[in-house]
Amino acid sequence: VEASIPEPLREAWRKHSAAEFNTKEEFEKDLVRHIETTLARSMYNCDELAAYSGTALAFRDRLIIEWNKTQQRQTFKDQKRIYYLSLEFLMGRTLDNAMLNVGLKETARDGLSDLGFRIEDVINQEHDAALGNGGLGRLAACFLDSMATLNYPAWGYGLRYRYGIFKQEIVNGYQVEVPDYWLDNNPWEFPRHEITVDIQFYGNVKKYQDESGKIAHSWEDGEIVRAIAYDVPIPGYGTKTTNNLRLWSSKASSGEFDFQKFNAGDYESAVADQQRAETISAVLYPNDNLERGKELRLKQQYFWCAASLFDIIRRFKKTKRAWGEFPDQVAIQLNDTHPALAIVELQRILIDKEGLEWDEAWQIVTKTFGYTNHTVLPEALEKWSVPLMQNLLPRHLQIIYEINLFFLQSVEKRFPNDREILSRVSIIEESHPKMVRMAYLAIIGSHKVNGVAELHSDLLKTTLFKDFVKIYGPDRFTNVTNGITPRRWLHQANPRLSALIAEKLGSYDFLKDLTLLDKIEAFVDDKAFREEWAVIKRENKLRLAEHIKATTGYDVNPNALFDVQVKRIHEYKRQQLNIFGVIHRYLSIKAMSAEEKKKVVPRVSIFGGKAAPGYWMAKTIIHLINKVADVVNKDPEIGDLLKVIFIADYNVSKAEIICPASDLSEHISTAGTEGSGTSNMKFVLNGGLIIGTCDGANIEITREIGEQNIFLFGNLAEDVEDLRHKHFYGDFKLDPQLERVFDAIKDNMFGDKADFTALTSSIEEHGDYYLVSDDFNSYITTHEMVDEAFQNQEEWLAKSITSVARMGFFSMDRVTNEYADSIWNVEPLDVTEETD
Ligand code: GPQ
Repeated sequence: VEASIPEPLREAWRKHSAAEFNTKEEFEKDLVRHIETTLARSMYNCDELAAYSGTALAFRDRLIIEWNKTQQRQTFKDQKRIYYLSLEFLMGRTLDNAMLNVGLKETARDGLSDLGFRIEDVINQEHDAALGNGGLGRLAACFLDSMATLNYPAWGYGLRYRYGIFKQEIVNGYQVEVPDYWLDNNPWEFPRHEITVDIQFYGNVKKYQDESGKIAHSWEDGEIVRAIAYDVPIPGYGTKTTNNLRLWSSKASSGEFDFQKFNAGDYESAVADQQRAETISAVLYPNDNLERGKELRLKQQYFWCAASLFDIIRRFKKTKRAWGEFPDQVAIQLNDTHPALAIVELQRILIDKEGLEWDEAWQIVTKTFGYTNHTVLPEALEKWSVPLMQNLLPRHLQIIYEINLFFLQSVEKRFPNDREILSRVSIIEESHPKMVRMAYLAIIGSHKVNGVAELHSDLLKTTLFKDFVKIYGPDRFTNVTNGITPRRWLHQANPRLSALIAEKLGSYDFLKDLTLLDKIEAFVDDKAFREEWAVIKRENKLRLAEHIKATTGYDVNPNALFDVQVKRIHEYKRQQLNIFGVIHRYLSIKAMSAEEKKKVVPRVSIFGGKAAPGYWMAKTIIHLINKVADVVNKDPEIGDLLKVIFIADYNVSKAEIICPASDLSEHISTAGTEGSGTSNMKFVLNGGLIIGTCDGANIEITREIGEQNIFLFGNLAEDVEDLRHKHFYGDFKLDPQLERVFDAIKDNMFGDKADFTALTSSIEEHGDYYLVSDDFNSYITTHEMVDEAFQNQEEWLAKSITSVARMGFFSMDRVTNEYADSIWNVEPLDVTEETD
């Protein structure tokens, strides 16, 4: 049956086509209808959660209508589309963002108020969609916002995890992980039970001769798991474009493969099969910058790549174009190597299913893919064991060997006298067991490879991927420095600052062109403007102080310098350096006379972040922070001069409260280890200053805002290798100030010293890999400069305003346009033009 309604009958459809609310009256009508019918509640029985659900459903209706129109328009125009493949999408909350993007937040505020609710309370009912770990997942979410805002036809593809990143609780100073039941009560997804793909695993490969006598391969037997699509509408800001995020959920298939295995009447094993299938999309792996090579993770990767590619190809085939046009219609971006199997899967489909010749297929594949690398840390680079892959994906392993063979042959031809290079660049590492190097596969299968900040991209070219630069030339490698969406990270998180800027610039246009911020530099000496700027920062600090009081019970002084480090806990990000610095400060204050204490700038050191459940050292750092907080916060000699706070369960919605409230934030990774960092941008955009190392995007932030507006310290990336080498050969002397800190820990000042030996000994005895001791003196000296600068509030304010004015470069819109021009070759599409 043709799904499209014939023209003579369409009049009735057009007449009754769903209408969008635009006025307060219409919004209230939709809201009440949803509460009374969809939710089966009433005015006698409507709490804030029901008001949230009703509001979300009213806005969802609106998004769905625009989403439908956008998809129709994009299909009709048939331009090249972007497909962003990411195992993580750290979306956070949706309602506030949806209201702001469609421009109806004030309408909703008034409507909710008429019906007895405060919009902020309603917004706060929403659970974060936390399908990600940290920066990589949040970058994917910022991409979606920008691609829609800039009217690019783009889809995100990911997994619909039943459990997103765990919820963190702090019990007796230790991290405890609790499951995240985010799907209960989530109105933003739209199940598409009719859109399914059956995905094969295991089995074996049969060789046969096709009709023309050519040798062909078929992948047979094994098991089948069904992928079901769930769609999430992604509205752009100030545009009708509403793109789609498609998340796959796994379910047992009722296909023939399963029936063979089912014993008639064996209900128990049928249910067990069901559960095993559902396990694939059950949980997000909670590691950041670490890959552990677990079979279930590989299953997740293939399941998601295969379902997404099937979907993309299904769409392409509807246009009846020739295969050679595929790269003109489809750009697939690989968010790290997690989706690198998509390269192999596309090659497999083209040669095994569509009958293309190898070379023709491979041309199409490499023109289609782009690969973004996010780290140089060796423990984060994915490698899959060959036996594991042989078992799970036998045909894919064959194709990987074939790709590798052709690649190595071409390398050998070009470098006939260099035997070594072949083993260095081989996709297969000759270890026991052999391993598939996914980054190499991603480079070989893509036409562009990019890093995420200048230093990072340079390091890729000069170290990790050096051989590939030699082989392919420098043009395959490029840099696109990360950015953030100003809609969420300025307008939504800091509405008053956004309003103040809009008032001065005469419009909110800067939210679409962030470089317009430079116009506020003209007001840096405007007294009234400066005062308002300061008032807003203070209010944001008060809001955070309230959150701290409510969640930790501690009172913090809003006049103190708020010093924040929030991000995943990792040794390379060096939260240990920060907490050692705090202990140093504590000891120094305790040694002061009453007179000296009067000169101390009061501080609140605020930490937040999750540790991977299996990362012992990271958990030890959290424990130390909480123990130091216990001691310092209760010490009557200290009072308001120093407070230490650990905010539990750091996530996107908490970041929206924290970023606008910082005076200073810390981005203090060992030089050369942080790909880019993106919270550094969020803090500066909200008027906070930063202390940081010459690492990742800190370097470009410095270039943009000026070095007088940032506190840089520490060794440079180019010196790291030498220092590590020296330590390794025993040339190591613990910094004397750090020694004093360690002595305090060893005196059991923060509880049993044995709890922290792993931390101190990694520095004193095991080579100080992250150079905490080497950078300690520079770090505390720079913090003294921060104190001094903070005492001159007028100058501090000028730095804050100037920095914000110069942050235009870090808009995700700039990033998206750079990818569109230099990697994807796609154009925006106006979805408001008539379709027929
Ligand atoms: N990043 Cl490899 C993650 O958040 N998780 C990861 O597994 C890897 C990288 C981050 C990286 O550490 C940051 O420096 C970047 O700013 C971020 O990706 C986005 O590019």
